[in-house]
Amino acid sequence: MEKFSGLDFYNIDQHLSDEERMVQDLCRSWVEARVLPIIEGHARNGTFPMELVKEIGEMGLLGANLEGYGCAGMSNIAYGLICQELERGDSGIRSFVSVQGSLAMFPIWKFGTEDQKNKYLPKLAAGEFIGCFGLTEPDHGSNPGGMLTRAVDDGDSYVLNGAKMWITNGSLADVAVVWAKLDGDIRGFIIEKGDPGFSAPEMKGKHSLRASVTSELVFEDCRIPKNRMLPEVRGLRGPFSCLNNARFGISWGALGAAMACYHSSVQYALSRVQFDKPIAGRQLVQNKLAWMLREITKGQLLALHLGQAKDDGSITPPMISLAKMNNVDIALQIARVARDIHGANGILDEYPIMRHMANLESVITYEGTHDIHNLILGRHITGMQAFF
Ligand code: TGC
Ligand code: FAD
Repeated sequence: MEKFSGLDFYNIDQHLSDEERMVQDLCRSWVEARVLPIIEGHARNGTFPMELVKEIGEMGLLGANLEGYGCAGMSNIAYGLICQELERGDSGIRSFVSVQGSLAMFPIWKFGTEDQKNKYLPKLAAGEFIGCFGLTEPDHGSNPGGMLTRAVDDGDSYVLNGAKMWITNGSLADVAVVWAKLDGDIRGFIIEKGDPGFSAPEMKGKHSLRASVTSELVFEDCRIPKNRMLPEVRGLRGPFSCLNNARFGISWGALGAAMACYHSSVQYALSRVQFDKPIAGRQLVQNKLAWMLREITKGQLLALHLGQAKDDGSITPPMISLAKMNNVDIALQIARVARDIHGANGILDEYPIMRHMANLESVITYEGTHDIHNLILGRHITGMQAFF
């Protein structure tokens, strides 16, 4: 297949800074050289490519939009572009970077003590430590406010009991940012690998995000020192502030998966001959390709404007919901249409289509399901919440 050289029908590049263009090019070539040759094998075997972690750290992609403590301090648009390029490789690689930067590093950076920041952030930024984020529980997914995990004050320690589920990077993580109720208030705690009473068994049997590790986090009288609580936040505002960042990254990332499916579809349609003519010359096929380009371009404009709003501070959570919901939804639809254009070949792992399609089935559910984002928008429009 012809090498991917970017998709920029509306010349969005002209709005990027030199640094943003540079990081996009860097990630694009890195994905081409380091991710694409190995990712199908990892997806087939259900393994995460650990060998890439240090390189990702060295490129400054972990906590890229955070300042200080070894982080690269890039713009939010640069962070979005990183997510887009990585997810063109695989949603699992983007997930790794989202979770590490937006969900493990961000809460420590925003709500942690100086000691906590100095201890964890430089190592997380360098890829020497892996982080995860434990919010979801077996019986509390869309409604994390109902969580059952509890922390109890016990002398110079907190003791945690409960379980988290569906945690990206869980079994790999050196550091887990975990949300639990202390005296009825949701608080953030930093759990380290090896803490007594803590285990992180990997979840198996996934048909989606196979090149990403997903785990349970189990706390059985897990005792941690008191200086591991994040002091500066209480309530759901804590985890939701982290989700704002991760959802922002996903709204860019999903476009990368969509671009991979579009690129493969154009190449395939040009080379596949039926009834003595490339299928690319048929109106019905062109209609599908034109629709893909249209939706990707609209998604890019949404993502770019959202990035500008995040950089100038005017972004709001409902704006993020609209972009996450729209861009993941169109990416999933594009993957399905791409599968159709590839005919039977579309189901083979010689093409990236089914891998992206299966991955996007997780992406449309995690970080708030499609309908939860609909309801967030509904509440914004009407002032009436329809969750319960
Ligand atoms: P609600 O009453 O709306 O809010 C409770 C408190 O939180 C504040 N808040 C926010 N703060 C910052 N950013 C936001 N986006 C916020 N949204 C709400 C709010 O102001 C309030 O603060 P306060 O001080 O007044 O108490 O809470 P609710 O319980 O009614 O929530 C409603 C709902 C459904 C929107 C929320 O629960 C929700 O978003 N559910 C979806 C759960 C979710 O997204 N889970 C994601 C888990 S992590 C994950 O999936 C990682 S996958 C990573 C990967 O591999 O890439
Ligand atoms: P449910 O909440 O049970 O939803 C099931 C269905 O009911 C959905 O269609 C939903 O839209 C609908 N629904 C729910 N409530 C309402 C309502 N009020 N009105 C109308 N419809 C409703 N979580 C973490 O904390 N950390 C992670 O790192 C993480 N990584 C993940 C990785 C993967 C691969 C996956 C699949 C999930 C991950 N998650 C993680 C969990 C993810 O955030 C949850 O799966 C998600 O929030 C949805 O929760 P649920 O699966 O329990 O679905």
